[in-house]
Amino acid sequence: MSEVKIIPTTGRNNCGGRCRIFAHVQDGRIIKLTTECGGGDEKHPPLTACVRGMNYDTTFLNDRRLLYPMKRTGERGSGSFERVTWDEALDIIASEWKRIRGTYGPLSTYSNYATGISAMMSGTGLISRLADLDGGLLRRYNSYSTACLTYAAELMYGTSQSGSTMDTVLDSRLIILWGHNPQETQFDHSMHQLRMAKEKGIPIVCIDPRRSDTCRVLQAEWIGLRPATDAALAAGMAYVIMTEKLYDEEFVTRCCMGFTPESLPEGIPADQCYFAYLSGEQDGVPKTPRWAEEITGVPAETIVSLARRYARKPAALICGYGAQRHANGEQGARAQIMLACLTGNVGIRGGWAAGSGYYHAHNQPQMPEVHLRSRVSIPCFLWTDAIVRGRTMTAEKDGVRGAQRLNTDIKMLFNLAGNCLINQHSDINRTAEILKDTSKCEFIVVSDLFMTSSAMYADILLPGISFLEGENITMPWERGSFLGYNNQVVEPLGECRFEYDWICDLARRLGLYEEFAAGHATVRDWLRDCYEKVRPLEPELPDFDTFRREGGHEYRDTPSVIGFEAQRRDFEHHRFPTRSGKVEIFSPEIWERHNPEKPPLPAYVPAFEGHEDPLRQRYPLQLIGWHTRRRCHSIGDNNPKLERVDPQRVWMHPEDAGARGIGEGDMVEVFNDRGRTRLPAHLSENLVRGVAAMAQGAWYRPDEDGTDTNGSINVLTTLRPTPLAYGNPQHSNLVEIVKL
Ligand SMILES: Nc1nc2c(c(=O)[nH]1)N[C@H]1C(S)=C(S)[C@@H](COP(=O)(O)OP(=O)(O)OC[C@H]3O[C@@H](n4cnc5c(=O)[nH]c(N)nc54)[C@H](O)[C@@H]3O)O[C@H]1N2
Ligand SMILES: Nc1nc2c(c(=O)[nH]1)N[C@H]1C(S)=C(S)[C@@H](COP(=O)(O)OP(=O)(O)OC[C@H]3O[C@@H](n4cnc5c(=O)[nH]c(N)nc54)[C@H](O)[C@@H]3O)O[C@H]1N2
Ligand SMILES: [Mo]
Repeated sequence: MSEVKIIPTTGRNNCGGRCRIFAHVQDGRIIKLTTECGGGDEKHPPLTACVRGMNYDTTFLNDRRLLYPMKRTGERGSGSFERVTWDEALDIIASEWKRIRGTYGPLSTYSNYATGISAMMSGTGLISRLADLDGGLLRRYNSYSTACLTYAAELMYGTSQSGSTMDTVLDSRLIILWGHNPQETQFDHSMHQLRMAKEKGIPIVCIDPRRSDTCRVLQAEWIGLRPATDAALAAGMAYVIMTEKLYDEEFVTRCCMGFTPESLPEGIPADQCYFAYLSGEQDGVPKTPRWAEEITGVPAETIVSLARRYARKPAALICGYGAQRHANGEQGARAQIMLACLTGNVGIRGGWAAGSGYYHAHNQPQMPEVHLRSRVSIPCFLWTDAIVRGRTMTAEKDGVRGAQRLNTDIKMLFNLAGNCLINQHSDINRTAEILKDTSKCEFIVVSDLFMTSSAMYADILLPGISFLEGENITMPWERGSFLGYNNQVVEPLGECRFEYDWICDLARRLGLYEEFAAGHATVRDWLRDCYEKVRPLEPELPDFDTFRREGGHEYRDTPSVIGFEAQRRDFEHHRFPTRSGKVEIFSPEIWERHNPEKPPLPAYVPAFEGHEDPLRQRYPLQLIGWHTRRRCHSIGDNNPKLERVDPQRVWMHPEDAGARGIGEGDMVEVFNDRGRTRLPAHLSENLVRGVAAMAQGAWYRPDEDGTDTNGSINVLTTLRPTPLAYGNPQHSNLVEIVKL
């Protein structure tokens, strides 16, 4: 036996924590994985891998892997394929590329949202680069992660960069985690600072329909509310803060537009300000804590107490993304920002501006942009619409950008390292029906590691390599202070290839190779080149070979940053990047649309498929999803070792279960008009009554009748987008549950 080599590397799935992995390799095989443990300070959490990271070898290197290219033989979606050579597969792709783009134009090509490779070089980025060199493709904006939150931050602050560094929460007097569960979702290892805050005695509150792992681990106060009622809870709090004059008058009147009548733009009636909304002057309904209790289910006394505590500065209201992945997600997200502004917790140490909370501590290497001939894009959630009715989609109705309307439907689709073709998109049954029709989207290319439900819908299915089989550069998510190098640990399995390699071969067939590769012979050449471009901006970074050998770099010198500090300190010289220069609590842009579903204020609007939807008579339970520690989206669902960590179950409140004769562990069916799924029930008081919860990401596994048998939540979710951001409302689902 040869000696054991230890190779440092980092994962590259999209789970909010790129962690340090040390692969112990002997004779070309991994014998164990270890990680970075201990250490760190308030600015630098150790990049410790969680249970998924420690199981990367069994998740990725196993006998379930796709090993060679395949071509569809049966009906699309049937899963019948035959083996072909790489040359045959690429010849077919090249000829379809020419035919479809020749017939329908470049905007008939689309590269689907896919986060399986969240690193500098990804298949989805690279195929877009190739299409851009050949006249373009239909682009996308938004994400499945933060469509509504980003929308709200950009609308109100003029930027999504509303974040501060996590060390600042150690100066807070109260931390509110609103729809935020970093114990499971990581968010750049921010539990590190939250644990320090807890040890310091800073009170922490979790606002969530579920008592999450985060709430439990931090022994935080749980405020359980009905899903999608966040804007009502915020209004109830704001009412207390307004009437008790606890608000920050200076900030509210000088830096914000629309709390008070005086701060409204010219020509807008006085009763359109947020205070008039709260007092009831606008619609006759004062937004008292009692009013909020009716809607949210949170006792009025709790709302009053939380409002008073939050107004005592500095307090940090930190948003996860759970509260905004809802049918009225924009309103909840806007209302959170409203609260931060009302209390003047923006731009001060220990406060937090709410919103998307993005803050990039350091420059990140990236592939150079191709000169774009076309910038037409759609919201990423609307790709199924763009297949069915692309030519009817407009800027006004569907959020098309870069053109008034689309001139073609999507006809060719690349889905590279993603499972949003089926599993992670909404309404699986309807989506499958759309994809089965080969006269609509004529050609689909998928690359993946496994025969996922998305892979089943490929015309050409290509075997990718996992991060253990290739190289890349990985970056932190939002606020992390490091850059990772994804070193190769083992040889690629079977005939598996990195997307870059076969896209080069495709480029050769299209006569575009020279431009595509731009003088780079290998992946590592690209990584080195792009890394070197960042080094002058980041003096701390070592030379490329050291960076690679070390498996990345953890910055020592990280500034402590407070979002919007300059605006707060010196508003005269530092305006917010909005049109008015102020925080736009009232949005003139939305006002002009005169649509009651789209209010100009962060007002509460009942969600479709929410508590107040009449559909609740038939489907009385509000089903939400969450991101479980056991998977990264759908990744890891097929690893039996991880299944034990958090078996797929639907959480129910004991009273809701009792009323249906359901006991712990009973098999149940969860259904609505869109689909059905079977899984065991889990009874828990850690859930608000009238709510059910099922972790998102379980693999869709239908039986012969089309009923899912694996608790895959997207058979129940809707394709209807949220009204303003055109985001995915995947946590807003009305369902019924019966015992089997
Ligand atoms: N383990 C793991 N970590 C991940 C991922 C993963 O798949 N697995 N995915 C990563 C990615 S890409 C993303 S975008 C993030 C997702 O991060 P988030 O979107 O923040 O995660 P969720 O679990 O969907 O939601 C967070 C919490 O919001 C709660 N919630 C649901 N509905 C409501 C509501 O109406 N109001 C309130 N106040 N709370 C609500 C949920 O119960 C949950 O506890 O996680 C990242 N991290
Ligand atoms: N109902 C519901 N649906 C949701 C969400 C929700 O909260 N609720 N969350 C949404 C969010 S926030 C997101 S970001 C999306 C995520 O949507 P996706 O990005 O589609 O999610 P994944 O399941 O991570 O898909 C990654 C795929 O890439 C493959 N893969 C992994 N590593 C590699 C690799 O190195 N090479 C190749 N070629 N393939 C690889 C995996 O096998 C997997 O099939 O899901 C969204 N869907
Ligand atoms: Mo996401």
